[in-house]
Amino acid sequence: MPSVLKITFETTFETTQENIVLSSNLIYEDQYHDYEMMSDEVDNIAQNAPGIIEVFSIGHSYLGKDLLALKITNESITRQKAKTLVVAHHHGREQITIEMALRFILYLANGFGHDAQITHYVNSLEIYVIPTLNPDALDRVINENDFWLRKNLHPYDNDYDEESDEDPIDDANGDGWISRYDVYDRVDEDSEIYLYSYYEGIDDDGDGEFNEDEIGYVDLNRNYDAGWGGSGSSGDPTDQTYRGRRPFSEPETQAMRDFAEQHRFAMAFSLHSGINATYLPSDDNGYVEPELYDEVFGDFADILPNSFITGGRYEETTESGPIIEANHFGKWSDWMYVERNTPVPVCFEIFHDSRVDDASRYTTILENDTHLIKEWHDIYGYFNPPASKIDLLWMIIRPAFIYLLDMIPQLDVEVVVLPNASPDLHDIRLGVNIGCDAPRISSVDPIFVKTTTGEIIHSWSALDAGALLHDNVTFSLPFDASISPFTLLIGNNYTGFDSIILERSPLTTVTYQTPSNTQSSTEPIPSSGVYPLDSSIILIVSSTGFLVVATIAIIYIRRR
Ligand SMILES: [Ca+2]
Ligand SMILES: [Ca+2]
Ligand SMILES: [Ca+2]
Ligand SMILES: [Ca+2]
Ligand SMILES: [Zn+2]
Repeated sequence: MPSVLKITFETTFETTQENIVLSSNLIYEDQYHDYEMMSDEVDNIAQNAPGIIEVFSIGHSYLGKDLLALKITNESITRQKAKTLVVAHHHGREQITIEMALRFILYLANGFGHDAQITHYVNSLEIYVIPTLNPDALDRVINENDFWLRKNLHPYDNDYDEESDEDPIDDANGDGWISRYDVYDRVDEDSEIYLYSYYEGIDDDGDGEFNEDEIGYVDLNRNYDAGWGGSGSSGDPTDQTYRGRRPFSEPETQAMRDFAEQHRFAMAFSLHSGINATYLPSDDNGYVEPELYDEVFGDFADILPNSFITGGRYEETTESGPIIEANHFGKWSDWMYVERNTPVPVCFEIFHDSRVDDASRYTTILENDTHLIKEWHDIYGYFNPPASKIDLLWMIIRPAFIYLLDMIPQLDVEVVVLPNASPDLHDIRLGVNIGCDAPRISSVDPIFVKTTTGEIIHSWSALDAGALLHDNVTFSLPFDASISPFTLLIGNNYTGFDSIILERSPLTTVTYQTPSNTQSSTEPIPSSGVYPLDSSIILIVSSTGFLVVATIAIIYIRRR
């Protein structure tokens, strides 16, 4: 009998030990990574997966750390592919998001060439992963036990004493945790009213105040330029949701912006923790894509544990409709939807341990006639599971990552060359079948036919998910058709482009009929002339001996 692991996150999962895919290829197993360990891990995975992982930097954190990104794709397939993105760790204390990003990378690297489904995704997609957007905060969280730290490490002088960040919260008693103290006004024996909270600390700078100049400045996930300043963010630099002095004031969000502006993503994840939920953009009228999001939420409900529904934002409805996160207020997902036209930018909240909210986790440290003070130090478990459960969490949420890959619209393109093109091939007539291979998301943009120099020579309107387009269309090719092969690109920046290569036949013999010979015969290619091959197909041979137009049988169409 396999031993059965039981773990309680927001709900109880039972799984067998055998089902757990251990992260055996990580250098640092079963532990949280700091920035250097994460970088080592990324380099190691990339080295062990030659030809599919490129590591690069999208910019720098405030303190100058490289914001590493990985491009995962089969590099030997060079066409422009459809793309997706997973960005982890906008918020310092949400370390588990980095661990999930690393395991996603490892899952793709290990599966490529071994698992047909993963190989397909790596062949057909460019998968971008940014393991941390807030590495400065990561190192303080993990090395200083500052498990409350959410924002970036841009210094700020909270108390105007001309020093910045000089009096942060501290683990004063050295027990490994920085506690929060909740102070209540005692109303009577059985009831009290919450007054305020303060944190464990010492007067680091001896100015008589405690914790008056904390470390942490801007909430990176309120700093994007879409609905920036809206309610849901704060203008107070000491608030946990401080939006910054202006949109994109921070180097971390600037880097994300500059990277995202180079790409189009139909769907992407930004990973967070502190709740189990999947958030999608909304405006004053509700969800910005109500029908699509309804389907997506339904899918998540099928592939994620029930705990992701409670407190999350799907299948939970009130009389006035689904519960939704209020509005645009400078979040990554707002900006990705509004400014980058990403139809499904998911704020994916992957972990919360509800046990830490339990009243029993609070210790009463003072109780008298007027006041009650309770200590709480479970902030770590609020956002992160024990290190020994990281692999288990990955197993639980992995289906959502596979779903992401599956959701990215790609095109199935079939093209045949039809008769009646002009002999010089300037005009070419193609029969085109294009399917939008996607369960939910349309092709977003129109489908274009363009040349390799970027000239658009034809377009069709965007294709719905699963839709099939058939068209016979004559193109006037904007180039010298005597050059062969020549390439047409079909698709858009969301779906990627299929290459259709029109190439003169390399055949040196051909089966044809001449008017005087009703029997088909295989002959050397004849000298110039026009020869009917059958009732609907002609073979034209120019004076230079090139076959210049015919059917698919003569002009090869090669998809790349
Ligand atoms: Ca100060
Ligand atoms: Ca402590
Ligand atoms: Ca001070
Ligand atoms: Ca002080
Ligand atoms: Zn977060």
